[in-house]
Amino acid sequence: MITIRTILAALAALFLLAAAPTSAHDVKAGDITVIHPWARASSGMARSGGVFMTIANDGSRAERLTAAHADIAAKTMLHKTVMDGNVMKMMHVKDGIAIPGEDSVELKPGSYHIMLMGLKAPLKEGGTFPLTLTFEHAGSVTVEVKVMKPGAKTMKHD
Ligand SMILES: [Cu+2]
Repeated sequence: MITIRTILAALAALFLLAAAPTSAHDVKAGDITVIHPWARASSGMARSGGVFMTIANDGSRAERLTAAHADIAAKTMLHKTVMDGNVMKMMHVKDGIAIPGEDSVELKPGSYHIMLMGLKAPLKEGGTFPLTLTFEHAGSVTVEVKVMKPGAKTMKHD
């Protein structure tokens, strides 16, 4: 029997779904949630680009992003931007990116990022492309990366 109470409960559930901070753009794998993966549109002849996102670990066990792969690039690497005196440098992160238990790590311009090298096609604003992330415990998960405008500093989410 459908009562006012069940209708209200259904409406409340719908409202909670709509209000939840995650979106179709976020992907879960085990204790890991990948939030808003985004990249900058590539300009001109640029053959490389960075991918950014927040990786949250709901588990108590420390996780590690060990590898990434995108078909649109010849090579996909884990990088960190560091300052060497006054010079900004990108370093290859050989032992992966640690995500402590019950914590999150933001991959962002000027810090950790996933580097796409040898782009096979330009990254066009408004487009998306698949990126596969491999974690030490959670295994592999594929996310859809959203391409933002060139020079975007954060992902403005709609
Ligand atoms: Cu880089």
